[in-house]
Amino acid sequence: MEDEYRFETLTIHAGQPPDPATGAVMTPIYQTSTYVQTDVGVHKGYEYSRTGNPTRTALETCLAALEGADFGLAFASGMAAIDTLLRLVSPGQHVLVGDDVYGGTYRLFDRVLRDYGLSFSTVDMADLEAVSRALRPETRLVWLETPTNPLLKVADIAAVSELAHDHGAQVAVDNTFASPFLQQPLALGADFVVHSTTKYLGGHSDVVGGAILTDDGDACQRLKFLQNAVGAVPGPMDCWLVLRGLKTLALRMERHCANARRIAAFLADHPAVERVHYPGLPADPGHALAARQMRDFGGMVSFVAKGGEAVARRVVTGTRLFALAESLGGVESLIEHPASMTHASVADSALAVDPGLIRLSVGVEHADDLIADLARALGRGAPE
Ligand code: P1T
Repeated sequence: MEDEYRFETLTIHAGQPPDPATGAVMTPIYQTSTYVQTDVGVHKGYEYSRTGNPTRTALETCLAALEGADFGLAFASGMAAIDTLLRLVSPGQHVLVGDDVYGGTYRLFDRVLRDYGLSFSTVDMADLEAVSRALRPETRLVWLETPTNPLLKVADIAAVSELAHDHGAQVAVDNTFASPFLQQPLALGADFVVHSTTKYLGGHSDVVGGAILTDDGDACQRLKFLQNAVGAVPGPMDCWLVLRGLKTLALRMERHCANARRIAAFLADHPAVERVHYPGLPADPGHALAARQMRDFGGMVSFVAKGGEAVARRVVTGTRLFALAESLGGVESLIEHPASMTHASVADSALAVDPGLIRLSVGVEHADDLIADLARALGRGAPE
């Protein structure tokens, strides 16, 4: 199906033909833990729902199609997907990590997996010479986000993949911030794509989930074994919620991007704002690369208001439409303070973020209403 249809069509149809048993147009929620066997080992392809479930199969097939991947695996959360992928790395091996990633990802690397003998170091993935120097003979995996959480830095997926492959390492791209609508890392040379489906893919802040997509058949076999052996799988209802969200992914992303572009421009012109991070702004250091690598610039914007942390705290509590909350990618707009929320767990590490930073997940409401909300909060935040 991947070869036949365009992205928007795949979001609605890939892996989701009308149910052959009943004709139901929507994929059924197979709310079952187990499946009957007509003789020992004789069944219709499913034995037990940790191993496989038809609603999960539909989601895995659809996500693989959207990333242009041969294989897709769904997990109970983005962190579960990341943890499972990292089990491909053996004790003694090294993982090179971008110097700006989700705080929970770095916490897993630094405070859980290090204890199992993996080593991690960080590098600015936008600096290819630094990446080249940081690769070691024992580097097994390069881990990057682009755009990054929370600074929206952009990395050249094709160039980093080439460097990593020259050193015998594979590349995993966490594509949560962009979504496959904006960029498809496997086509650019990455080996694995990871998602928190909690975010743009689900799109409605009503489910937690994760996924790994790859063309590497050997790795997929191992990951599928791990998915079943470790067991961090999503339930059928959660798979169905992500499938339903996916159907409007393209429409939502178009509006997220259009709204974010207007908000970034508004903030860049605002006298109370010190700096704005958004790859869609022509002055942003990642702009040229993002324009080449992505279809549009995404729905995430971060900025620092004049006055630092005290003002940031007033602004994030001063909006009415933007809800003060962790997470992102839902239809509703969210605002947060990374230093004390999503990135609090890395406060004492190399990834610590500026306490003045404010992060926006721009929703699909009317841009004028969102701008008025921010204008009011920035007025309230201004030091007397
Ligand atoms: O929350 P979970 O579904 O387990 O996904 C973790 C995760 C992975 N990768 C990225 C880029 C993420 O942003 C996240 C989760 N992030 C938030 C909850 C947040 O507010 O940034």
